[in-house]
Amino acid sequence: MTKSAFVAIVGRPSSGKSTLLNTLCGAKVSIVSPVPQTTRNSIRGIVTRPQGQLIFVDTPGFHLSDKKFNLKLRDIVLQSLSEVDIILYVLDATREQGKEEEAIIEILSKEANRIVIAINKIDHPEAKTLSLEEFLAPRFAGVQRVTISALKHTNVDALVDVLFKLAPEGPLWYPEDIYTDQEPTFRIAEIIREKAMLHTRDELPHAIAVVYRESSKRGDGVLFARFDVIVERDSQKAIVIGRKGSVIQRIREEAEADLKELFEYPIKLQLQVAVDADWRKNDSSLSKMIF
Ligand SMILES: Nc1nc2c(ncn2[C@@H]2O[C@H](COP(=O)(O)OP(=O)(O)OP(=O)(O)O)[C@@H](O)[C@H]2O)c(=O)[nH]1
Ligand SMILES: [Mg+2]
Repeated sequence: MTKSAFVAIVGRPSSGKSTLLNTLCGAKVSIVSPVPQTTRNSIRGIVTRPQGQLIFVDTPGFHLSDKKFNLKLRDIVLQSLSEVDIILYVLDATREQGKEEEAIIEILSKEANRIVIAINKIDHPEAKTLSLEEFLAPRFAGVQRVTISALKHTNVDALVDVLFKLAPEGPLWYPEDIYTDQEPTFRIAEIIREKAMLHTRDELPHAIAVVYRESSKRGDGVLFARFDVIVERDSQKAIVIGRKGSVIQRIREEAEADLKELFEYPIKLQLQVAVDADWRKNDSSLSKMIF
């Protein structure tokens, strides 16, 4: 009999949840950037091993803020917790624990029997692994902790073994060769957003959203796909386009290079930069981008 479990990956923004999911799955399933609040949806990645199957659900970073956008992201985290067998709580060993960590711990304190803790970024010279262990020990007595580097793949297999020990018996929910169930258009939009976030600074990465418009497959198998890169102001539009279109061109080229690795057919992107003022405060715009 195989084992199978749904596992929510939760933790503060930038703790390395999406990096961990990608390392687990061996491919870019969820986008990653140095900017907090990169992930905006719950994103599934599937790991199949001889023991069975773990279906990971990457979630947005848990962030304390009353803005509509952040509340929506927090709802996604809480919803995910209610839908899984196991909670994988990821902490960043390089950061001080603050109010946000305490708020997550308060939510998780009722879930001790289905939590596994991953202390991440132990490769980093500023990692304070021991003091984080001391912080966690009294708060999560009896909960298994694994120190990892999601980036360098350290101890990730040990973490998978711990999760399988906790997993109930169950069937393989997905075919063995499937590592994500995301719609191709969503996945492409996310990769474009990752590149756009990496090429902009300050507050701009947070103002960016990417929306699918249309696509068609040519006779020779090439997929032409059109997306809008949404920003909130005209001034931001000018930055994302760049001098003579240089920035948007780089975003497109880097996204196409990643897509080459991920899809079996060639993909050609057409990107247009559009302004949707305050999309983060607007219910109908938000619901197109976060679900
Ligand atoms: N040194 C080091 N950096 C890491 C590690 N894991 C993640 N990072 C870096 O931490 C930053 C944030 O990583 P993400 O995977 O996007 O973090 P996240 O928790 O998904 O962030 P949100 O989606 O914003 O909540 C990126 O710059 C990663 O390269 C690690 O094990 N070691
Ligand atoms: Mg993420």
